[in-house]
Amino acid sequence: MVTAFIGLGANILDPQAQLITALQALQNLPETRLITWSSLYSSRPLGPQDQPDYVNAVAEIHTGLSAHLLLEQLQQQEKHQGRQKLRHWGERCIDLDILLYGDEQMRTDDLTIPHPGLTERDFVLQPLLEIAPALTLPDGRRLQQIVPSFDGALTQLYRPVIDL
Ligand code: A4P
Ligand code: MG
Repeated sequence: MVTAFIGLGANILDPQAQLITALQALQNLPETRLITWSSLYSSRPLGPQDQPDYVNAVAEIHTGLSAHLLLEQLQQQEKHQGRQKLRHWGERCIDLDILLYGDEQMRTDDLTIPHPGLTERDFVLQPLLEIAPALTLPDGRRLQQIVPSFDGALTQLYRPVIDL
């Protein structure tokens, strides 16, 4: 089993409910267990400003899936929740990104791990720090030492109840 961290984001069609649905779905992926999850955070949009604020969270899973199979499962779940491709960095009802997959570092056509936004975005770093404050990145940097370049005025909302 590999420890992986998933970033969740949504800003349309009841974003809080979308994130809770997706967290529940992580627990139901094949060969996968949901270990823990952060609070939901409200955040100003990165990218086009003419879109609603986002709700973001991070989850820790243990999985027997390869990184590519995990990506495939996450994309299926996005589709299942009605995700449509609108515009780059634009509004979405669910976005599921692989932030970290063990200590793996990879760059292929469809998968970059660690996720390039991880160290740049406070809406990823803060929830990650909430659930894994002692985390060290594959390049040896400690999460606590990283200062994000994008500060989306985060507000911590609440930690949802998920049935395991
Ligand atoms: N892909 C590559 N690496 C990964 C990975 N580690 N995890 C590829 C997941 N996917 C990965 O994704 C496009 C492609 O990225 C996938 O087909 C996959 O093969 P997408 O989600 O369809 O992308 P997109 O919207 O066109 O672009 P991008 O760059 O993925 O968007 P982001 O970076 O996810 O940003 N503001 C706030 N406050 N909170 C947010 O959550 N999110 C976005 C979207 C913009 N602004 C935001 C937020
Ligand atoms: Mg994505």
